[in-house]
Amino acid sequence: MIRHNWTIEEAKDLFLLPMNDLLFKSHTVFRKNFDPNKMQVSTLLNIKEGGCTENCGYCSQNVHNNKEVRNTELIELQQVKESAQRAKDAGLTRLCMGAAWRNPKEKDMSHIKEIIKTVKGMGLQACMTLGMVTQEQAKELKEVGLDYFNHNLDTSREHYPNVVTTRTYDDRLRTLEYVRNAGLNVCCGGIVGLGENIDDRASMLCTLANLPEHPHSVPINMLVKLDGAKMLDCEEVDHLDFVRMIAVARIMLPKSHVRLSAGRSEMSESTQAMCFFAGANSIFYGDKLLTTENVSQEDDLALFAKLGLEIER
Ligand code: SAM
Ligand code: DTB
Ligand code: SF4
Repeated sequence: MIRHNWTIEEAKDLFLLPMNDLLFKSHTVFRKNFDPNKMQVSTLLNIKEGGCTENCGYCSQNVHNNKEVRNTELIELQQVKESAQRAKDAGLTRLCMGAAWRNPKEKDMSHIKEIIKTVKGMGLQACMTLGMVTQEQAKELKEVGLDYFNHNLDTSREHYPNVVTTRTYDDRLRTLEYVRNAGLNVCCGGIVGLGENIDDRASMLCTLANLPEHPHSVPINMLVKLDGAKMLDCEEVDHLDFVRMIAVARIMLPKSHVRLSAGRSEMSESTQAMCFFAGANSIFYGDKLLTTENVSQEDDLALFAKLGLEIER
C-alpha cells in the first residue's frame, strides 16, 4: 500500500526491529511489488566536472574543498555519443548524466537539450542531475524527451545545515516540485554516513514517502570519502545499518526502484546480496561513478550469476 502519512516514530520503529523481522517484512513488500530477481541498471556519465559553487560537505567537485579539482567545460556531443554507444553495447537501457552545478545557466540549456536528444536518438532512456532547475527549465527538459531527473535530499531537514549551507532543504523540495509538475520521473534519495543518527534516516525517508508522489527511483548512497571533501571524519557506517536503511526504504516506498548507489565497491558480495534481499533492485553499473571507481562490470556480472539475478530490460 502506498502511504503518504508516515511519522518519524513509525519509521524509527522499523529501524529498531530485530534484523530478521525487518528483512522478512521488507522482502515481503518487495515480492508483492516486483520480481525480486530482476535488477535495473543505469550507467553514469559526468558531463561537467568540478567548479561547483555549492558547499556540499561530501563532494569534491566544488570550489570550497581542500584540493584543486579539474574544472571542465560541458561535455562535447561526440563524447556523449561514444558513452551512449558503450552503454548500448553492454545491453544497458539508461544513461544518467551528472553536472557539477548549483543550477544550469540559460546559456547552457541548448547544449543540454542537444545532449538529451542525442541519447534519446540512440534509443536509450536519459536521466540528468543538474542541480536546481526552474519550472521553465524542467518543462524544456521534458519537451526534448528527458525521462528522469535526479535531485537528492541527501539527509534529513534537521541535519541538512550540517552538510550544506549554500542552499536550503526547501530549495531542494522546490526543484522536486518543478520536476514533478513537468511530468518528469523523479529520482530522489540520499546518503548514509554523513554523521546522521537514526532519527535523521527516519526523517529523510518520511520526507520522501510523504511527497505528493513517491519518487520513481530512490538512490541510497553510502558516503564515499573523497579526497578534498570536507566531511571526511564522519564515523564509518556499519554495513548492517546500511542494509537496514535499504529495508526501511523498501517498506516505506514499496513501488519505487531502490538503488544501491555509491559505496558499493566498499561492500562485500554478502552485504550487497543482503541489500538485494532487503529490496534494492537497482544499481549503477559500469567501471566509474562520477569521479570515483565503481565495482567492475565483470564482478557485477559474476555476482548476478551467483545470485541468479537478471538485468531488467
Ligand atoms: N550537482 C548536482 C546536485 O548536487 O544536485 C548533481 C551532482 S551530485 C554529485 C548528485 C548526488 O550524488 C548528490 O546529491 C549526492 O547524493 C551524491 N553524491 C555526491 N558525492 C557523493 C559521495 N562522496 N558519496 C556518496 N554520494 C555522493
Ligand atoms: C546518486 O544518488 N549517486 C550518483 C548519482 N546520483 C549522480 C553519484 C555518486 C557519486 C559518488 C562519488 C563520485 O564518484 O564522485
Ligand atoms: Fe555541487 Fe552537486 Fe557537488 Fe553539491 S553535490 S558541491 S551541488 S556538484
